Amino acid sequence: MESVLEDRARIGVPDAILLEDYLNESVFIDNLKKRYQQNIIYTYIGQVVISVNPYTDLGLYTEDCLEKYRNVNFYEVPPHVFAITENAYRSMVAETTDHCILISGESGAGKTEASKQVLRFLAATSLHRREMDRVRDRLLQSNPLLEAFGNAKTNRNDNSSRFGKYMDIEFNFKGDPVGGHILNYLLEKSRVVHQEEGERNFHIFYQLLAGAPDELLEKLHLQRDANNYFYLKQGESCTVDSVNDRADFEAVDHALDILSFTTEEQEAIWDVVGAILHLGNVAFKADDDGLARVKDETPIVNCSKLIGCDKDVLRKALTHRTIEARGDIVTSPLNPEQAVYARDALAKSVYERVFNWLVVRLNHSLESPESGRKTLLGILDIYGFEIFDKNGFEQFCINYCNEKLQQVFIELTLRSEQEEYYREGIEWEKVQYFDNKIICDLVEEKHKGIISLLDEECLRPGDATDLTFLNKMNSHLATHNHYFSYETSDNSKDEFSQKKRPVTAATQFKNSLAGLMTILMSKEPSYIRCIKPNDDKRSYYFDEERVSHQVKYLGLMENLRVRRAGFAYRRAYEIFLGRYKSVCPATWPKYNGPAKDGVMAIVQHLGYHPDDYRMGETKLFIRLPKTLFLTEDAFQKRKQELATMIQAKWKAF
Ligand code: AOV
Ligand code: MG
Repeated sequence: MESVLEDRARIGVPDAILLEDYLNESVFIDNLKKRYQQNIIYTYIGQVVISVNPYTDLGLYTEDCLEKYRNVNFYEVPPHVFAITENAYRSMVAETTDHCILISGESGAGKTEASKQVLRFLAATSLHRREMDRVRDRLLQSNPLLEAFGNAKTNRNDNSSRFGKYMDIEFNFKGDPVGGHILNYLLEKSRVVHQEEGERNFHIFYQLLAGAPDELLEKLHLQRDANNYFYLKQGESCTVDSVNDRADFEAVDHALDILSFTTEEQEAIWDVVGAILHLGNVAFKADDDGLARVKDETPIVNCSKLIGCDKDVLRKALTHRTIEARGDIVTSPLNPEQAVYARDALAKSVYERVFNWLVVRLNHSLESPESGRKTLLGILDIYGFEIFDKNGFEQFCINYCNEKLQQVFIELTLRSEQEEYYREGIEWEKVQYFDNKIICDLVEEKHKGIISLLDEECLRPGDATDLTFLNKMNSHLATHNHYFSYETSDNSKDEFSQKKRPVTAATQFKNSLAGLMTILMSKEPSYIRCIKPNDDKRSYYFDEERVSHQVKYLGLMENLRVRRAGFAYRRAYEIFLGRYKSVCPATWPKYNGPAKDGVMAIVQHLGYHPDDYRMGETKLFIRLPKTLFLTEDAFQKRKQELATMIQAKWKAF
């Protein structure tokens, strides 16, 4: 017990539920900090893992470590993402239920790294290692490929996910991984044509230039230096210290092979990536009538070669607008500004299509050859919450997505807690918490929410502009507590240009999120809540204020309170009895009765106060950790006694 107390002073408690002063946020944060300073980045709130980004390799994911977490009980090992994964996996196999692991946290907090470790743990889960190698390799190789095309350096994260990803791993009845399926959500395609200072385009462009063999670059008419390409250099940071584009290109190349992309498919990918770079270099000037003329033919020629289209057709497409009016096709010339807009729209849409095609193709590679019922374990890794000086339509979607995920967390953690008390016949006292449903409604509510107002403006014939949309929001939402007016210029150009389309990008995104929510709600969730310790990507630096902010908006104190309001610890009777039977004469050395009665005997023998525990249908509920400590203490003392007794017997013998 003494050593337990010493440990607590030095490395804090592994589960925040064990904190005496659990209402106090600074005690909670202090515990995280203590652990962080000892290189312990994981802490639980019950079954929720909190992870604080160490920004350095702490050797937490070695093969040895991976093995240590296999086939063990959740509470027998220190907190880890492997522990929660093993836990989810085991109940999935035992109960044949679908599970999901939801990873949240702001940009740079460590979601993607966590998701990779979860996938690694699961992919290597197999009783029949060898025959599963192929599946494992493919599952793992999907990561470098999608990251190359969907991640980029931002000012918050050198490897920021610019798309949302939900991946199901499929298991057969034996518990072997047999396949997978990926759903992707809204790629931030504006990045293809524009990057803020200090940011980059998607990794793949830089990887291709840095890593492709000379012959390939020649074939694509590309030069090695990324600074030659307008689409790559706007952020003025073509190279990143923490990123090795050359090595990453090799990794992508390898992944394409493992995932059995054909040579033709691979060539087609590089052609399109190269074509986009040439397209970005197409510049326009105004002729005497103010109409767009291409400045230099070379990029047009190169681009058209790579996409297999006539250069004259491409030139005309970029400098003219074609619309269909009452059955007639009308072509009219564009001015230079409009031509740039057309060029960028083409680049974005081509890139988005390549990305979507990659996901389709990947899913084909991950398809399970086995028929028969499969259980699923899903991993959700989205783009984290972010605020920039200027936030576009895509930031709006990213942050809305994060609000939806928080909503799932609130609903399911509270609901599952309540359900357990109900199932076990335990009285339950409700805890107040901030329900962000009000924020989600502000965005998505029918007829009243921001997306509905946007749709109305987009689809309204006539004079809808950014400004009319802003005025509309201001007048409809002025009284909403969580609405602040903001600038709309440039933000939603994409949407306004699509007046004729029945479904806007925003509504599409809303619908796809609704679909995701349905998927998540149908599964047993586990949570990894990632925290970013500072804004400088710095290792060994824990900025309490930054952490406090995240603890607040992630609702961690409320989570802890809910968990504690009822009963901090619960144990199935069999498990409790198995561990503590030696402390009570009625259950030691032999006990054959029902587990519940045995536990009752132990509890009475130890003199639990009636307020400190409840006997549920299948579990013992303990209100405060100190009761559990007391029990553990008695157990350790008893163990010591038994050991001494045995020694004495041996001596006598
Ligand atoms: P994110 O996924 O949460 O951000 P990442 O998982 O990409 O954040 O983490 C950002 C960086 O932090 C990584 O590139 C690593 O350098 C470092 N890092 C994160 N977790 C760990 C860890 N467990 N151990 C060591 N280093 C780590 V975003 O995708 O931007 O929302 O959109
Ligand atoms: Mg990420």
